[in-house]
Amino acid sequence: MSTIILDGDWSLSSPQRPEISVPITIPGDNYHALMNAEIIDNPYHGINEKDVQWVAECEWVIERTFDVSAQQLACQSLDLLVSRVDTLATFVVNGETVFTTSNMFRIHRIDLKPFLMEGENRIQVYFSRVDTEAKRRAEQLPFPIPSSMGANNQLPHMNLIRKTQCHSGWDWGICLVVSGIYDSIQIQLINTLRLEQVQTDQNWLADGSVEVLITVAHQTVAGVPIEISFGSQSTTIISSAEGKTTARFYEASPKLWWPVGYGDQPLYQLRVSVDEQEINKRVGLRRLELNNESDSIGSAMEFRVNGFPIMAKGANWIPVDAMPSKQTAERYEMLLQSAVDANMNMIRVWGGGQYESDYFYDLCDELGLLVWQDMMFACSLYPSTPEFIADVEPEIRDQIQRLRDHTCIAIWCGDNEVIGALNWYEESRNNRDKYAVNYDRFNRKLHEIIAIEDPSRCFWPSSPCNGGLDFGDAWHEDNRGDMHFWDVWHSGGSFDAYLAIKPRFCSEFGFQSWPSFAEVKTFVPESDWNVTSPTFESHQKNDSGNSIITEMFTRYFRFPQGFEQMLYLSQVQQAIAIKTGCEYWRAQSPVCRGMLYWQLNDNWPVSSWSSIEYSGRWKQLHYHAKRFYSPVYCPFVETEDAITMHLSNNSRENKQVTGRVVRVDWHGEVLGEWSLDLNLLADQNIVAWQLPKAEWKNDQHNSFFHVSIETESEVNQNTWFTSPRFKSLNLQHANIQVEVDGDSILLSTDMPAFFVHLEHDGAGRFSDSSFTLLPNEHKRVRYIGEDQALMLESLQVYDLSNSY
Ligand code: BMA
Repeated sequence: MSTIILDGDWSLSSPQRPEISVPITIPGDNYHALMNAEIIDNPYHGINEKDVQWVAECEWVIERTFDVSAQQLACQSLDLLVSRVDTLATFVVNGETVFTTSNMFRIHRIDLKPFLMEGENRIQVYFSRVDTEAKRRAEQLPFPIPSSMGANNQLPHMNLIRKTQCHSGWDWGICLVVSGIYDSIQIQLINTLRLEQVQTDQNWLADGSVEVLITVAHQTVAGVPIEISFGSQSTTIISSAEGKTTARFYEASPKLWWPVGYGDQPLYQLRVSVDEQEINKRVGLRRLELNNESDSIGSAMEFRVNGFPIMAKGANWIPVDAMPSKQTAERYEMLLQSAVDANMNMIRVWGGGQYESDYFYDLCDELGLLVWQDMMFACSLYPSTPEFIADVEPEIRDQIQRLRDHTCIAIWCGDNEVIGALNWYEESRNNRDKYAVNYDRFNRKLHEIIAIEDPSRCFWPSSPCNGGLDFGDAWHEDNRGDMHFWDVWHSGGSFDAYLAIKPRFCSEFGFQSWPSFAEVKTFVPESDWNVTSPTFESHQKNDSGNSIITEMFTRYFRFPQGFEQMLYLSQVQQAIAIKTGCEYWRAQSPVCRGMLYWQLNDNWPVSSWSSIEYSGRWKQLHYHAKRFYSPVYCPFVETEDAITMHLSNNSRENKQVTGRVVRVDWHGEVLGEWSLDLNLLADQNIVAWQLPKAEWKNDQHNSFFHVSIETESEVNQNTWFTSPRFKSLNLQHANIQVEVDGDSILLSTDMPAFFVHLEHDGAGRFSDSSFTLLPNEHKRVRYIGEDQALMLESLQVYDLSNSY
C-alpha cells in the first residue's frame, strides 16, 4: 500500500462546549457536521443564520486514529499531504505538535516519520478562532488597512486572514465562518525518491508542430528511473542530483484544444511514475494569448486561442456552497454543464471565494470552459507588510504550480476590485498616495511570483483594471481593459445605461432577482411568503436589494399581483436587464470581446444576481443566456432612424442562416414579414436586416418585432419591444394552452405571450423557457430531468400578461 488515506470518519469537539462530541467527515467542515448531528438547525432555513454564529466563537478539534504497519514505518519517509486547511490549525500527532497553518490556500507536505509508531497512531487538528487573531493582527499593522464591513465581512479585519473572504458574509452570502479540511488528506509512503511535481511547457514551432517539455521536480537523489508517458509516447528518464529532470516529446500534428463553440477539447494523458507514486494530468495543446494591442479606440482586450479571436461569454463563479462539505462533485458537474448548456465559454473564479478544487479545473478542461482566475483578494485593502507577504507568497506559488498545467486557465488576475477599494474608505481617500503605493507593492509581488511560476500566461493586475500602472476608474472606462459595470444595479441607472457603453471586455455587471416560488418553498416558512418578511430580509444581503427590485418594477411594469407573481416578475426583469447589455455588446464585436455577468451560482438559497438558483434550478436569465450567448445570435439594435438586426457568428465556421423577421401587433396580426437567407462568415458580425423608423413610427407602440433563425445546428429567437416600458404597452391577456405527454410539453396561445416560463418543484430543467409564444404556433418543450411525476404534478406556466 503506497498511501494511508485519512479521509472519512473523524470526531469533532470543542473545548468551550465539552458536551459536544460528534462525528465529522473529512474532507468537510464543522458547521455541516454540527447540522448533521442536530446540534444546530439548518442555517439556510428561515432566519436560522443568526442562531448559529456561536460556532465561530469556539475553538474546534478534529481527531482520529489510524494504523501504521512495521513495513510502512520502514519507508524512507511518510509524507502527510494536506491542503485547504481552514485556517489557523495546529497538527498534533501522538501528542507532539508537528506543524501549524495560517493560510487555507497553502498546500502542505510534511514528513511524519519522526512522529509515527507501529500500530495505532492518533492525529488531532486544533482550530483556533480567526476573529480574535484578525483583531490581534490589525493592532500590529503600521497603519490601518481597512476592509468593507456590512453584508461583506461581518467580522472585522478578515482581510488579514488568508481564508475565503466570503465566509464572513457577502452581499449575497450567509455569514458562516466555517473551519475544517476540504481536500483529501493522506500519508504517502516514499521508498526511493520523492516525486514532488510535474510541469509542462509547450513550445510551438512555425510549422504548427509542438514540443512538449516535461519537468519533474523530485527529491535530490540521482540515478532513479522515472517513467513518463505523454499521449501515445513514453520514455524513461534518470533522476538528477539537482532535483529537476526533464523529458521532451514532439507532436508533429497536434490535436488542438479549443474553447467550447470553437472546436473540440482533445486532452493528452500525461503520466509520471516512480515506484508506486504517480502523477497524472490531462493536457490540452493550444496557443493562448491576450491581445492588448493599442488601437484607434484605446486598447484591445481579446483572448486568442490558436490565433483565433474568441468572444468570451460567461459568468462569475462563487463557491458552490457556504458549507464546504456540500461542494460535491455532482454539483460542480451540474453547474459547469449548465454553463456550457447556456453556451458559455468562460467562467471567472472570483477573488472573494477560493482557488477551486482540482475537479473544477478538470471539468473546465474537458468542457472547453476558459477560466479567468483571480487571486483570492476581494473588495478590501490588503497590507504589503513583510509578515503579510510572507503569508501570501507561498500560497501563490502553491496555487500557480498546482493549476498552471490546466489548459482552461486563460489569465491570472491579481484581485477583485482592490484598486477600486482605494476610493471606498476615508483613510485611503485622504492618503491615496500611501495606499496606492501599498497596493502597488503588494500587487507587484503577486506579479513577480506569478511571472516566475508561469511565464506562459498574462498577469492582469486586478479586475476591473484599465491596464498596467493605471489606477483609474475601470468602472466607467470602456476604451481599454476590463470593466465592472454596475451603473444599472448599484447606481440605479435604467436598462438603457447598458447601451451607453461599448466595453472592450465587461467582466462584471449584474441585476438581482428573488428566488423562484419553487425555490422559496424549500427554505421559507409559509408564514413568511412575503418579500419584506423576516426570512426574506435575512436572505437579502444587499441593503437596498429589495427596494431596487421593487422600484424597477414601477419603472417598467404593471405592478404584479401577489407574492408568486412578484417572484416571477423579478426574474423577467433580471433577464431583460442582462440581455440588454449582452445583446448590445455582442453587436459591438470585435470592439467588445468579452462579457461575464455577475453571477452564475448561489452558495445558499438567497435573493441574488445569480442565473442559477442554489438548488440548481435555472432562472429565466439562464434560459435567455442560452439564446444570447449561442454561437449564432440575432441581436436587435435601435439606431437613430432605424431598427436593425445583427447576425453575429462566434465560431470558426461559416454559417448558412435562414429565418424570418416579423412585425406583429398585440393581437397577433402580422403587419410585416421579411425572410432571411444568408451566409455568415466565421467570427462575423453584420447588420442583416433593418427597417427605417419612418415606415412604422406612427404606430410604433402598437407592435413588436420578432425574429426566428435557423442554422444547420441550432434554432434561435429574439423579440424586440419598441419600449422597455411594458407597463404602457397594450399587451393582451394570453390564454396559454398546455398539453403534457411524458416529458414533452406542447404550448399554444391565443394572443402573443411573452416571457412564457415553465417552473416545477423538482430537479431538472426544460429545453427552453422564458420565450415568446405567438398565436398559431405550437411550441414543443422537453423536460430534461429524472422526476417526471413531480414535474407533472407541480408544473406552472407563467407569462407577462398574467402577472398583473
Ligand atoms: C461585485 C463583486 C462582488 C459583489 C457584486 C455585487 O463587484 O465583485 O463583490 O457581490 O459586485 O455587489
